[in-house]
Amino acid sequence: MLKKLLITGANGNLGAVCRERLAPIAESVRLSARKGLGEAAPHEEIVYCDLSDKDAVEALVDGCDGIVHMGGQATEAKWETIRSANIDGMFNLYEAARKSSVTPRIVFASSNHAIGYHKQTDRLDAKSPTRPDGLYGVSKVFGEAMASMYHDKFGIETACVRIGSCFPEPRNHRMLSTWMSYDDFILMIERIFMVPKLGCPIIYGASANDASWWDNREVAYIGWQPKDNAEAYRAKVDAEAERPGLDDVNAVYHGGAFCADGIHED
Ligand code: 15L
Repeated sequence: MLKKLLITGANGNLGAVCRERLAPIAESVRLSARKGLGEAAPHEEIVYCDLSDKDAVEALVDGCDGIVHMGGQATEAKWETIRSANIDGMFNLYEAARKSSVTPRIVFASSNHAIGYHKQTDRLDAKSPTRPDGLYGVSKVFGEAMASMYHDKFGIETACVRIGSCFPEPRNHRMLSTWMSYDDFILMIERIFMVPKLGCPIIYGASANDASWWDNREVAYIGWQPKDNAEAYRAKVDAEAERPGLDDVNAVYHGGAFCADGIHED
């Protein structure tokens, strides 16, 4: 069991799922975000923090033996926004981990947008080259590189999870391949903290979807066996979502609509 688990971005979609469901794996939980965390439960501590504030991040991380790093910018945005949250923020997090009184194990919420420009006809594994589909995707590739360097140089272990589409249900045809259920997401995090030696693996964050494009064989040692399958929702998706045309980015690239987004300017 962890002594103190830090969940960054705890007010976000998945951060809130972590807040609700990861309490059993730690004696206490420190939650951070820039705002909106409500009241702390008895096992919780709330620390408001901007990830671009180096000193604040050092104080935030100190003493935590586990970190689920969900914080940062979670979609395409202006470079300035991405840079402060996902570039400076990652550097600050890893420097804080290096200096901390306890070396933490980290789960980094990377994204499928680190490989988003691969074609849906291609199957990927942990060794496939990155192919970001925007500045957000570039920042996730940077985060993975940061994790890798701090592992090689300082032994800090990180699971870089290229999260697909983690929602209660798949919402469109692309998500029949990229969907990860909340149950599978939580099971994965539990295994990441349980496995005796983690290293610094790349994990594709998706359920056991029949239509998957991603192969997690390299991380079988973690012992994560996702239980859900987006196929169970195919009939519902067919009925409710418009099927993209053959040339539509949502039917061509792993990253879907992110590939059609331009550079965000003022
Ligand atoms: C992401 O990285 C986003 O944070 C999330 O909102 C989804 O859009 C997801 O990717 C996806 O590709 O479905």
